[in-house]
Amino acid sequence: MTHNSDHPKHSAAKGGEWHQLSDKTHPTLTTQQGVPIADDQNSLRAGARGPGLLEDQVMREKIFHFDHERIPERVVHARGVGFHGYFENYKNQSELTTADLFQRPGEQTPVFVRFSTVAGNKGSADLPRDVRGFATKFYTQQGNWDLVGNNIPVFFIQDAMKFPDLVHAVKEAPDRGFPQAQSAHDNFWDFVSLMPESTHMLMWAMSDRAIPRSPRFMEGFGVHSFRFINARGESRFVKFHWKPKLGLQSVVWNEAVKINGADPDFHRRDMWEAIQRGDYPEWELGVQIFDDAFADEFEFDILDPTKLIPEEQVPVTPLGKMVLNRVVDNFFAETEQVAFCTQNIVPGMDHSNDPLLQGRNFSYLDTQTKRLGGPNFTHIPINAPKCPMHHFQQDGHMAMTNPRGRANYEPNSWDDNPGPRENPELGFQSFPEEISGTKVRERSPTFADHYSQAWQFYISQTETEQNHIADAFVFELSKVEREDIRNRMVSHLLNVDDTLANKVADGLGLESLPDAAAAAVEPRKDLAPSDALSILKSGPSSFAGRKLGVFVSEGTDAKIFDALKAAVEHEGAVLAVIAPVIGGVTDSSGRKISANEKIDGGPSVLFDAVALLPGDKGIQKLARHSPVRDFISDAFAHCKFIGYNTAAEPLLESAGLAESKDDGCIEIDIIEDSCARFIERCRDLRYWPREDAVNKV
Ligand code: HDE
Repeated sequence: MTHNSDHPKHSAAKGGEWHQLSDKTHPTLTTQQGVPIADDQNSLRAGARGPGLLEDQVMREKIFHFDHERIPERVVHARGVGFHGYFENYKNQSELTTADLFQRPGEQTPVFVRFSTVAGNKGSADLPRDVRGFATKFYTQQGNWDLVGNNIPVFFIQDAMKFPDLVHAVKEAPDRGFPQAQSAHDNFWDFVSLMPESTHMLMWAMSDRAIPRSPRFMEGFGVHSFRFINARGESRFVKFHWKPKLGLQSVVWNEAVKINGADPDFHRRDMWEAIQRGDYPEWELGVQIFDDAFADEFEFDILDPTKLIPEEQVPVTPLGKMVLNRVVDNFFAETEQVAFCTQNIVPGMDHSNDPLLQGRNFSYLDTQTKRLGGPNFTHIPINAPKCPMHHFQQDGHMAMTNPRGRANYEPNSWDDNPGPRENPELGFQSFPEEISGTKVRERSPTFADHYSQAWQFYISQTETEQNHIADAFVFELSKVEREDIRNRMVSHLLNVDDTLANKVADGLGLESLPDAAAAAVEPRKDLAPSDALSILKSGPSSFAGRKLGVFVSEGTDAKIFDALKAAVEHEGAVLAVIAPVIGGVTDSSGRKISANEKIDGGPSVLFDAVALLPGDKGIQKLARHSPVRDFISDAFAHCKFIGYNTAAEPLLESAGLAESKDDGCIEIDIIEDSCARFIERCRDLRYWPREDAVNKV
């Protein structure tokens, strides 16, 4: 929004209140009925100081509508943010699938993507330790396809039957209404420690995957096996993968905790700003393709959503790329009202018998009906297909697109407006899988190995990542009041990896190790590590898209500042200026540098790396200012690269770093090209060798 002046045009009325009047650029305000409104500041009263009149249709309409502004938030994934973009298909995939969006090279299909956390309510913060939703609606020419995935390729449970229990356990306890948006509490760990099948997912949830730096830097997964079907009716299984172009990146836990306070909207703001500055987030969509023969010989059941297929075993075949390039016009209309349904698939694909997917196919349609108030939520523009639609469904709450003419059924014999007919060639065909079985309520024994892939995940991580996993278990379980629950969890970890279990037991101060939990199937120790499971092995090769926080003060060296800015821009990164006051500072050349943040509103946790470029003026006073000290000591503790000039020495000293500067602290004012070299170092994102020194107790 732009403002004409500090005091927009208005006229003052009798009570001194300001009235803004319509003119050529401001249309006349009306009621929902289109009736022009003369005065939007005052309700109708019997005398200026008298009682209000019930007759006041203008005020009643306004208040009535306001009273009804809220709709039920999503029962899970309530907090989310959505963006528009397109999917661009690479090449003809007709050998694999008839799905229309994968037929023509270069063709773009519009998409809407909503990223979310799972456990927190709509107003919760963006960085709890949590799984992230990654839901994509493809508006294809043969109907909408919803790929409703997560940023973790496996799930906590194997059967949809347990979903309400899982969600009840992780969300706030029913008696006290807390803790919100976190899993570090008794109910969650009580439940999962009684569910051996959750162990693999817990390893992911305790890894840094659950605290991503931004949705821009996370992967997405369809989780279940799905089917692709080609024109000959042949089917192969696929697992969907989204890979971010900018590489994977997460924050560290202590940072996440602080970000939640400093900027609870950290993720949505990051996405919004990136798209607004034209730095469009991009992912590649790929599939692991495998047939029944592979499914039969693979070590685990491909229908089990607590298992993945390592990419080294079945590589990901790229299908196309997705670019998010447009923010919403209205959050409620689009992000809140978008309704993803796993049953929305298009011709050329089909579901698998994964019992979680089968349950989801009921749940999503059902929940939208409640949340959006009736069966016509598909008429809301964000949910409506962008291809032609013809059917005989009609009426219901808020119906917008009823059929025309007399025929609202088929078969019919009307000549005039007879309506649509079925089309066996184009139409959706289920894969004719042969099915026979006894009606039972039982878990397949092929789902019974709950620990082997948890171990495989663990051994695939770098040492830094393994430490983070152990620390996360210790942190979360230390919030659990009941000792038996803590012990029970360690008894599962003993089936995963001894070192991990011991580290966690030590961290919890357990007096003795419990016995390992009884395992239904002996855990395997013959699986190969998979690099693709590690974030640090899948990081970026550039600092592009990342944010450098530069602290400046009165008298900042203009030349270094300009050189650093040029190096940041050359890398495709963003520079944010942090200053003692929001009005900015005057640099050594007498030029004004305006600030993006005042120091206490722009702590270093909001940036990927920091540079300290203060001037000499008032440096001793700045060194005593606690937000400045926190800025530096947090950046150091979170293993960030820190660039500094000579003038910054008193600040480093006051933050306790005079003696402990390491190779991650880089002086940037004496050597030529030092700014460019500093940014090159920042490509590693963190200086992990420091971590042991700052974290050991
Ligand atoms: Fe969901 N899930 N889910 N889920 N899920 C919902 O649908 C459900 C599961 C996922 O941004 C709900 O519209 C069941 C796995 C995402 O709007 C609900 C089961 C995966 C989103 C629902 C699962 C997901 C949801 C709540 C166990 C990853 C947010 C509101 C069988 C593959 C979509 C809504 C958005 C949302 C049910 C498990 C992903 C209640 C019953 C596994 C990304 O229908």
